[in-house]
Amino acid sequence: MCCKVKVDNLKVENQVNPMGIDILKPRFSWTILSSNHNVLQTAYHIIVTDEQGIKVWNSNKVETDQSVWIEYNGSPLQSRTRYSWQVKIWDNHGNETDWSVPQNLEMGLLCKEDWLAAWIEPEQQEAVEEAEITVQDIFSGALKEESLEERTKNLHPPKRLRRLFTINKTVKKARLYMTSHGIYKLELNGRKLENIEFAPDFTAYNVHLQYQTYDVTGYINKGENALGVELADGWYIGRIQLTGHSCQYGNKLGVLLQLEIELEDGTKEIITSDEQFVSSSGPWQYADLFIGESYDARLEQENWSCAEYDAAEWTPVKRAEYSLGNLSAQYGPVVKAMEEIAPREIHYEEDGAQIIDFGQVIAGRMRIQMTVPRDTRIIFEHSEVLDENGKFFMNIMGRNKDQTNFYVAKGDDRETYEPSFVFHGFRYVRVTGHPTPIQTEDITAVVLYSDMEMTGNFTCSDERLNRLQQNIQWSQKTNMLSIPTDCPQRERAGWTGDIQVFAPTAAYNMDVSSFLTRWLKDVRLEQFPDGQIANYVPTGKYYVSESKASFGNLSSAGWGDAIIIVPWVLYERYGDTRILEENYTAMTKWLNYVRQTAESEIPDSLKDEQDAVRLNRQKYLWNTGFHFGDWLIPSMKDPIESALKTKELVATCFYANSALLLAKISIILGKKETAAMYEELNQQIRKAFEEEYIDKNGRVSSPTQGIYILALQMNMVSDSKRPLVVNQLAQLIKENGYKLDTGFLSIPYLMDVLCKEGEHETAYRLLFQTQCPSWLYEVENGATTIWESWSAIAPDGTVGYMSFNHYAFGCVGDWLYRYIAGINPGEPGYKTSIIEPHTDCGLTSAAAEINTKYGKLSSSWTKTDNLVTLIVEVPANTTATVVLSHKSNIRLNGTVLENDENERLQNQIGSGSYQFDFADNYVPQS
Ligand code: RAM
Repeated sequence: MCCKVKVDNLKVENQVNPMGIDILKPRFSWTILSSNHNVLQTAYHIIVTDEQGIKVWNSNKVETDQSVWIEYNGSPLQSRTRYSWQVKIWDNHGNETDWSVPQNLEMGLLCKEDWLAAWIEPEQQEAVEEAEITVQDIFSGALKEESLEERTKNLHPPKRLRRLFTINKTVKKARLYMTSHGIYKLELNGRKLENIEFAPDFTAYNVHLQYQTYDVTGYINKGENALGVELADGWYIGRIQLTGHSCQYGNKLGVLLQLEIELEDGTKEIITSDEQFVSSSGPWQYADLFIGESYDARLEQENWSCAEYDAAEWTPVKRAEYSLGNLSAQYGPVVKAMEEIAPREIHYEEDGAQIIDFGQVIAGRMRIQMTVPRDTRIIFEHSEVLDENGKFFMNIMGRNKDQTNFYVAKGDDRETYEPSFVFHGFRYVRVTGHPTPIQTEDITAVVLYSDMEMTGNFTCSDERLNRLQQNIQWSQKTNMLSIPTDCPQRERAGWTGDIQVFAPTAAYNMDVSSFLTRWLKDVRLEQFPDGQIANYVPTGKYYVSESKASFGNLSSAGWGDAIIIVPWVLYERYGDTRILEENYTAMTKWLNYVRQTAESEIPDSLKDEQDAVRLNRQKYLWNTGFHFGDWLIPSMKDPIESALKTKELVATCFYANSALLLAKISIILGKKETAAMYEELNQQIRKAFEEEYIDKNGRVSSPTQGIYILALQMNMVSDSKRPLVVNQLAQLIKENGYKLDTGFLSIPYLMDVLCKEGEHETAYRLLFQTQCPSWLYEVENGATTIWESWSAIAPDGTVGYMSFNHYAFGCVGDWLYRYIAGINPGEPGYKTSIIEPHTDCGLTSAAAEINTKYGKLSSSWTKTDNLVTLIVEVPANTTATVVLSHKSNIRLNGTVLENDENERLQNQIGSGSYQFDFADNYVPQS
């Protein structure tokens, strides 16, 4: 027995007490709390018991320091069974913990045969599809503008369904398994179920539709009961993605549910979605995720989900035949209402509309309380910015992007309106038709995102950088609503390139492990037979035709590579090896596709090439087809220009990078020969790149900042030419007035490359730059999120038709944590970490902390003149190496430490808190 050490934060598959999972070998993790320093686990013992108390797994004492992702290894886990588990550990100080408090793990319905329910569909008008359009149609202005009225007259209303059932005995346990075509909300006997929004999450529904499991034990009455479901179009039927096209998965709303009730006497009742359900349209005329909703409060059906409600007018539902082969249990976080924000200011425009400013760009909706005459029609429009004259400005172009809600009041005292089945990307709401001034306490913004733990923060002595960090976090939260999106207003699409770029930052700020694991499943499922990985996932039915018409290609370098890079980031930051195993086949298929393309195609410009050597190396260059390239280079006004000018070199850099990553991954998975083959491939690509594209002065053939950065980062440059290439890059940045000119794909490496190549002064200048384009330019221009384009508000004040909430350029967050505060992953999941802060960056303090899978890891420094105090906190069962360069008088908890001959100190520490004091000798060059 001991009290000094205990296990904490027990999770299965990264969730506390997961409910209804279908992972047959779930993995267990915990953190260790101890008042000692240098604590390492030496053994664990896990016991899992079923509902009868029978041990289904007794791991016995396993001597290991592994405390995360421990795979279940007992007898097969059974459908709908709730298991209880406990763990105890031993540490290297001779301590043995008590058994932990028991935790749960509950399985869902593990096979198709468990589903007794059938799909049902309410009586409804089938959704009407729009014409196919291309991206060019949207941005060229060629799109025929139909009025909102014209477009919405065809939208069908959300539906309500209800069913009565009687239970005459005491309920012991009740579970509801449920999913839908469209998104649903659930009520039992007039009570809403949990805080869950937009279920089922957006997945590749045709092949992957998640069901959710609810514990409804406390919701069921003895006697008559009513189960109520509300259903709206959501992603399944609604107008989604860039082209705003509907019916991507189907055109009819439907429900599949199974309510299993275990009674005290051991018997069981099962209620399923069947023909005993009846349906009705509720108070909505329509509700579309992107367009908005139209809601008539006069049509509210009070108590519609209570047994006593008179549903005589409701119509029968029909059974529908759909395969259950696409069903799987919910994995990872659901969307919830996560935060609320009060308005900062409310003002009137000349036409009488009221503008509510919430002071923060978000994804979500507003909730308003009002006392207005019956029949009052109020319009709520949403936008992220005001124009240069301070007027409400619809910043989003395209079809079906209205973000507008209509409400007709019922005339009650303080009636409340909060839309149900829509969300918007906004900071401002323009309210038209509200007869009296809206009071700040009567209106609230509700922020919606997938329920993930905030795991990290970075702060420093410069408030502008703190705001930048907050902007990054806001762009992350609001672009992680069900899937990782590019923006929460115009497209809301799971662009693979955007999350590839942002994943390292994302993994500092939040626990994105399960969220991205779920999304990667769709990336794999939607991989094309030839190995191509889609540019956005889920793709939807029009992906192929729209991509071919818009770009001519189904995939792009730097976007498709997400299938390798994102799992790699998850492995590095969370120590999850299964993520590599699960995605390995898809990774190799993608790289084979790239390889075959590179080997079989040459650019048109080389069709008459005579030089055999040159022709021969073309097979290592991925230099054909369309790619987004270093997307959105600020100096190129047309995004397609940045694509066309850089695509060839960018694609080859990513080809090399992915080959190398795949070599590393192959080694981790024990595939040594494959690893050697990819390593060899990487070398050949790099050699061919240098010969083809870099001249003797280190100049590349598409001389943009981004190409130099990628060439350096991905080692496309031999050591002898490296200084020349660095020089070219530094020169370009200098000529550009120390402003960046990098697109999506190169910006993640900009600061690292400069710092690694001795150009850290240049990096700091870019960081503190306030002219456009720069991070602080956005901050100084009032940004509350990261913009799609640096000049979304141009220096002359012009406001662009841009997204003001794209996280990609926020990827500098990763560098702030790693380089400024100095928290770097060492062994996967921070089993070891490297703490290397850069106290010479011009700040007087910086601090970062992250909640790793092992617990809290933090680094925080303050500097007075050149004297620095650094506090490092290392979680139990891990170690850290503190690296300090060009420092003197180094003391650790008061004891003097010596630098090595290179003026570098590398000090290994175990868990616990430590104080380092030193003098920072670095003298910045002027
Ligand atoms: C834009 C998206 C996204 C980007 C693609 C290429 O439309 O917003 O950010 O990945 O284009």
